[in-house]
Amino acid sequence: MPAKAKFYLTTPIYYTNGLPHIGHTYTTVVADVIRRYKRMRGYEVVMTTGTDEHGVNVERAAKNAGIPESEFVARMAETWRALWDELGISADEFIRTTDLRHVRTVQWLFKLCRENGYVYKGHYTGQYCIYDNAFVNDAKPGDNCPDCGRPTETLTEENYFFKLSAFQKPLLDFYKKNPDFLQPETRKNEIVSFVEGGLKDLSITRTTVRWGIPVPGEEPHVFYVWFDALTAYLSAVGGPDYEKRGFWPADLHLVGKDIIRFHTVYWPAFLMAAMLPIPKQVWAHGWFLMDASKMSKSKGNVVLPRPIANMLGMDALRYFLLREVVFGQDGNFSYEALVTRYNSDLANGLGNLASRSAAMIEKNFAGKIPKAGKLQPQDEALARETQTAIGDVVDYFEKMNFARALESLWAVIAAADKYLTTEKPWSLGDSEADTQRKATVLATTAELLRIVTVLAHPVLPDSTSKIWTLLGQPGSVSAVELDGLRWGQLATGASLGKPQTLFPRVEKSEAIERIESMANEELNPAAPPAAAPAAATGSATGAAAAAAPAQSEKIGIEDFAKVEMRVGQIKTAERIVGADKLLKLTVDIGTEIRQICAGIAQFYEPESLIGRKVAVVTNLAPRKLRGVESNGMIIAAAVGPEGRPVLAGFPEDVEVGARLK
Ligand code: ME8
Repeated sequence: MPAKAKFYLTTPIYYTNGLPHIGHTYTTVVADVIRRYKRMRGYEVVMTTGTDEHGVNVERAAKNAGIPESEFVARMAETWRALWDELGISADEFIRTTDLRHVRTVQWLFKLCRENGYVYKGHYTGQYCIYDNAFVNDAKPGDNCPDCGRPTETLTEENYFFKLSAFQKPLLDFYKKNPDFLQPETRKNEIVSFVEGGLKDLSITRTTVRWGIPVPGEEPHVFYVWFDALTAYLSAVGGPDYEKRGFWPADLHLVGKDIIRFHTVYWPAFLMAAMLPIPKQVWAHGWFLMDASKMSKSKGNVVLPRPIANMLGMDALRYFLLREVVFGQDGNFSYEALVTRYNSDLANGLGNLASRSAAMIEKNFAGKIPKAGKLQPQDEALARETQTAIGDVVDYFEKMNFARALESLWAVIAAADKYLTTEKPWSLGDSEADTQRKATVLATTAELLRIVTVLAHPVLPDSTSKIWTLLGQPGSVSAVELDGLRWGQLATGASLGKPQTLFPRVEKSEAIERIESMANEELNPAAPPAAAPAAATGSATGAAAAAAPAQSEKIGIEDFAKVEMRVGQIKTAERIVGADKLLKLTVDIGTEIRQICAGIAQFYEPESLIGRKVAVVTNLAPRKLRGVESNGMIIAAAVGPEGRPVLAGFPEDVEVGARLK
């Protein structure tokens, strides 16, 4: 057998000073989809993800956590790895920048660049953004970082420099010779103009940072984060021995648009300097935004993957991420849109087609896939449409146009629904002609479903495996070769597998509340347990009883002092459309008017609350409830077995803003 062609793709290696959110999940899911797709096209695939563990931010985070850096990053790397496992994303390599194999590769790459004359020692003074781990070109003292908007710091230090300036022409020539290197096309101009504008040499070591890979014999120099981080792609597939494994150069680096320059300017230049092969393609996708801004914990607008996967299944999240936004562009994330798509495309679309087809085969053909009889033009038309979709979908996958690939597939599902509605197999009788016709219609539908299942597998690995079993098809769906997929290969006579629950319909507002409630618990692990409904609905009303720690878990006064509670006065109160339990309040807390959502709508009329004085936790991180920002929490007692919220109040008149002690 000829050796399989190899395909190597990577996600960015993620910073360990934060936790994975939907943005990181997006890149990693896309990588997982491509990995599965390429395997079905016969490639031997390696996909790498990992963690970027050095730098000042980690030093600080570890200090705050009161543990050594090595322990801090080990815990964080485990968190990231465990999340990908839990979400069914199976990277072949998980590279950590603290791995010995990586340390050796970085030192080796530096040695090659130095031997080839592209490294020299110098001094650098500049404005440095410690959040992005980068000097900010052309910034003056006092300037904020243009990327993240936070203050820069002035830094002078002895550095090793990389002669990036020597690579202006080689890079421009490289882009010209390799027009597909940077995708999508729309991003190319910005990079070409950046390089045409002239390249400054780049400092690639630090003496001010302790937590990094040492430059051998040159301590206290440690490597600059990007020289360190980018090299991880090579470390993961053999480092200095990359030729043995045969996966370098990478076929595809998937990145977000925030880090294009590092991947398309610095990285190829480092590799050129070391005379190593350059990756074939960098694909930069857009951002998932929440309310038109980038997610961040301080803004309280991060979306977490786990609660969505728990509520709707990981396949639903994967489908949404790929279907909702054209790969490459920015898109808005909304729970509304997620659940709407889940119900329409998955529950009513694919799930319904699979279960009703199986039920009809069960009822009419004793659970065995029938053989089609004489075909009528409408059967042939559906077959042709499905056959055409095979080519289209593969073509769209190749172009990374996942949204169009899924759109084409779902058009086929819609055609099948229409076909069943017009052919009405359920209204046919038991005569021989009718039985023949039923067999043809159901075999045609089953064949269509088989093909859709195969093509959707990279995106919906779990549910398509279930449908494959349901259809009683041999082997596993992941082993089907896409290049050999044709209409007419259905294994007829096969017995259906057990009925499977695929995508149970959900009630939209309830599903969103449950997702948000789980997300709030994950973001604020110290929040009250979910015993009282007020807290369980994810509302910002803390039921005081539920918040009480267990008898044995006493806290010190210093812990209590961390919670800032003040007297607030409710100014306005209104219901939130689609959220039965929540009220949106504005509350005067003395120093400002806050918007707070409270899970009390079933027990308090909005008008009755105006002017009422309440106890408010004022230093909780803001969060979103049903898409509405909630900045604080109103204290209530949880009364009775169902935990009815009763607002805490003050029998004497108290000043608005007074602190509760
Ligand atoms: O930049 N929408 O790590 P990082 C879409 N360690 N994608 C998003 C996103 C969003 N809102 N937020 C993050 C680093 N991403 C470096 C990389 S690589 C050698 C070193 C994704 O943890 C997107 O892929 O900040 C982005 O490029 C990446 O996460 C940044 O991850």
